[in-house]
Amino acid sequence: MNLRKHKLLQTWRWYGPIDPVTLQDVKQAGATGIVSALHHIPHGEIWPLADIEDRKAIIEASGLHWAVVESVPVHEAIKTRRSDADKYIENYKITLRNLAQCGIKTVCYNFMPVLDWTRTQLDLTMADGSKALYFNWLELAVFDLFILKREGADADYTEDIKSRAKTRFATMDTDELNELKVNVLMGIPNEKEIELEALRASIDEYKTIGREGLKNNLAYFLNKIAAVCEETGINMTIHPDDPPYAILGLPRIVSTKDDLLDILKRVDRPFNGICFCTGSLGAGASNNLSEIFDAVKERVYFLHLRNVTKDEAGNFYEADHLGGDVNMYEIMKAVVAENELREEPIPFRPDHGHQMLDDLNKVTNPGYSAIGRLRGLAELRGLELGISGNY
Ligand code: DNO
Repeated sequence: MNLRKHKLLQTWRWYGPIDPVTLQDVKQAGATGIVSALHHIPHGEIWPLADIEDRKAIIEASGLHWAVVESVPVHEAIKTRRSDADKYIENYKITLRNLAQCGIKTVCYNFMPVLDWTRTQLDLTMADGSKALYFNWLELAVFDLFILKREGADADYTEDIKSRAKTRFATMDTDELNELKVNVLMGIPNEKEIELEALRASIDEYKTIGREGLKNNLAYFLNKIAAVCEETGINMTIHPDDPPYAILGLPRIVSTKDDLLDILKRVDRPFNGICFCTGSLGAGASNNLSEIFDAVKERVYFLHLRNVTKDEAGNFYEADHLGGDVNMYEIMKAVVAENELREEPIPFRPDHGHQMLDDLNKVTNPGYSAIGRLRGLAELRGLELGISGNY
C-alpha cells in the first residue's frame, strides 16, 4: 500500500464577514482551509452561484481556501417528508451543483429534528476562569416542563429530576428563565431562531414520524441527491446528533455506531459520508469513539475534534481539546493512519473552544471565540505531528 506522508488539512469555521473573528486571525491561528456557509440564505432556498463566488473570493483574497461547507441546511420539509419535500430537494441539488462548480466538494449537514446542537448554559466557568458550553439535564427538564410545557414531557424524566426541576424553577427569576430559553433555542449566528410555538408544532409532527420514519426520510433524501453528488464529486458528511440521545421527545438517528453504520448501509455509495465529531459522539455514555471511528473511517471525510467531560447523570461540559473523556491521542493515532491512505488529506477543525484570555471581554459566538480554538488547533496539530513524525 502506498502511504502518503501528508498532514491533515487544518481548517477553521468562519461565519463569513459578520464573524468577529477575521480571516487574518484564522491565518495567525495556522489554519489554511476555511469551513463556511451562506447563513444569510433562508433554509431551503437555492444558494446562488454569484453568492458562493463572492464568499469564495473573500476567502481567497486573504490567502485561504474554502475547503468545506458547513452546513447546507436540510429543510424541515425534507426531514419530515412533507408534500413539498421534493421541491426542497431539487433546490438542494442546485445548490450542490453551484458549490461543485466553485470547486467546493465537501458538504456537512445534519438530520437533527428542528434544533441543531443543544446546550443549557453557554458560560460555565472552568477552574482556570475560562468559560465552556454545558448541557445539564435538570436545566433541560426545567425548560421542557415549565417553559415549553411539552405534552408528555412528564413521562420522560425520573421523579427525582422532576421534583428537583420544580424546586429549581421556583427559584429562577424571569431573566434566568429567559436565558435558559434562549440557550436551548440558540441556533447558528445570522440564522432564524425557532419560536416556542413552532417547536411545539414540530415536536407533534415528529411524534408520528418516529425514528424509523426519520431514517427513511434520510435515505430518501440521500438517494435523491446521489446522482448529483456522484456526477460532481461531492462528498456529503452527516454530523452526529448533539447531544447523541433523544431530547424533548424528538427522534434521533445519528447518535451511535449502529446509527452511523445503518446510514452508510442504507445508501451504500461512497458519496454518503460522515463528519466524525468527537464532541457530539463523545457525550454518549456508551459510545466508544475509537471503535466507532474504526467502523466507519473509510467514509469519514471531515473531522470535528473536540472533547467533553461527562458526569454520571449524563450532564457534560466541553473540556479542553486534550482533556476530557475522549482519548484524543488514540483518536489522532487512528486518524493519522487513515489519512496516510488517502489521496487528499482529511480536513479537521478544532471544534469549539473555551472563551478565554482577551476573548472574555468580547462579544463572541458561543463556542467559536478565537483564542480557545487557537489553543485547540495548536494542541491538535502538535499531537498530530508527534504521532506522525511528518515534520
Ligand atoms: C456546532 C456545530 C453544528 C454543526 C451542524 C452541522 O457547533 O457542530 O452546528 O455545524 O450540526 O450541520
